[in-house]
Amino acid sequence: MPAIVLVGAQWGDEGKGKATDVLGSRVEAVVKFNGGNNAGHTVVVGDEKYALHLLPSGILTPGVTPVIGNGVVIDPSVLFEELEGLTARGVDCSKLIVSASAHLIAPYHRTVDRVTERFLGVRRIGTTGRGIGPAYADKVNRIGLRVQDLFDEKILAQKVEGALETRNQLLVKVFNRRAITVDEVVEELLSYAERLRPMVRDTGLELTRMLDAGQTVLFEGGQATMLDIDHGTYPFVTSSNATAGGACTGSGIPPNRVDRIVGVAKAYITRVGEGPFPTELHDEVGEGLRRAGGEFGTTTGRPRRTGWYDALIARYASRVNGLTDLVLTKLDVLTGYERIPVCTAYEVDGVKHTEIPLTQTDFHHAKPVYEEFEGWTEDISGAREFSDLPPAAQRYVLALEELSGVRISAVGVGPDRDQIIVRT
Ligand code: 2SA
Ligand code: GDP
Ligand code: MG
Repeated sequence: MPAIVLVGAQWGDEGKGKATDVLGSRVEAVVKFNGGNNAGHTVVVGDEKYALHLLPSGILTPGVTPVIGNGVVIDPSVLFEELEGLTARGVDCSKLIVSASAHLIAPYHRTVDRVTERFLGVRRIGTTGRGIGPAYADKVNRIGLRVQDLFDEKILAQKVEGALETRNQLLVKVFNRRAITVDEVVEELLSYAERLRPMVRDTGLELTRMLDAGQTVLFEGGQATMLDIDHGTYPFVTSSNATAGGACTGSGIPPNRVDRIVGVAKAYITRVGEGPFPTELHDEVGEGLRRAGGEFGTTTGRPRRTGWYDALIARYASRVNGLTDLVLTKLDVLTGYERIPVCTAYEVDGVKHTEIPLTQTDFHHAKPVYEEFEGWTEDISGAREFSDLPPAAQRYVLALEELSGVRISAVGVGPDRDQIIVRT
């Protein structure tokens, strides 16, 4: 099974980090192909809990080569902070390789991200404030900085100067901030150059060689389908392609090398940040899900919005990504509910929809139509076989499989590495 792509099938935080970690023992490399340190992946190994942001979750598995692909935006200060933190905890990070073509998040990207959000007020996106959007905007505007620019001081200074021309106008004239100087940015970025140099590679070439040699490579998506810049709830999205296609453009391997595409979805659904969310629960039931699921941002600590499983989103994610498998996580969080509603259709201005509506306006007005399933009260955290689950929990999983249109090949019953049921 040489190339496996793993993506979020909802609005993020589905447990991709844990799923990657579980698959880690069977792969030679784990590639991050989109996003940056906006991501937050929590992996629990026994008594140890790791929160990964910029580094691929596979870094926790000894022997795996972690790869940061060209589609990622790298804040070098965060990269080294994360590497130092993991190294101090005994994690071997020496195999990490980084694409020469990945873009850099400069200090002014972070500033612009934060002041723009403040300026937008009620119209804000609810970003993580890590500079992700402004860095990708510069990439598309062709005024971005790339990892390879760190090794040519003259080019770096020229590029920073070009980027600051427009950024400073915005900061000074619109946001009433001080102008950022070329020298301060160049000096900070150059301070990382020599430490980064030994990791920098043509990662597309290295990955192709690994695949040619029959090795197994896992492409780990950050954020999720509904946060994808093209296929998500635009403009309430992140600024990269979090869907399976992004694994190719963001790493340099072609689509025909991909063998399996695994989606990860919670047995309910959450969202952090602004934007439409048809099954959102605004009452104490939603609060209960947040408490039971520990639904707080891994990066920012923000409370996540919670709601019931949305089968339209699952079907959409299955179609857009071409999912071959679904990993259903956090089934244990639903223990104790008498009835569990699942959204099987939307109603928009009196019209029934069984697919995601054509326009964002309709999506904003979508009211969920629910089908209810019987709950269970037994503790399922120790279940390791599908048959260990109470019959009602089995029926719930099988119903989601049917409604989502994709095989559920694993079920998460707790945060720990081994709290998973793999269905053969
Ligand atoms: P950005 O910062 O430009 O990518 O924000 C744009 C939108 O994307 C959402 N987003 C996320 N949603 C869920 N999880 C994310 N990672 C962290 C986590 C988030 C956190 O694992 O919990 O700690 O708050 C993530 N990253 C970006 C974001 O909320 C905006 O809606
Ligand atoms: P990611 O961004 O998709 O990697 O997900 P996060 O790490 O941000 O959030 C998922 C959270 O759920 C983490 O705290 C995980 O430890 C936890 N988790 C993952 N799978 C399960 C599961 O099956 N059950 C429970 N209770 N927690 C889980
Ligand atoms: Mg997360």
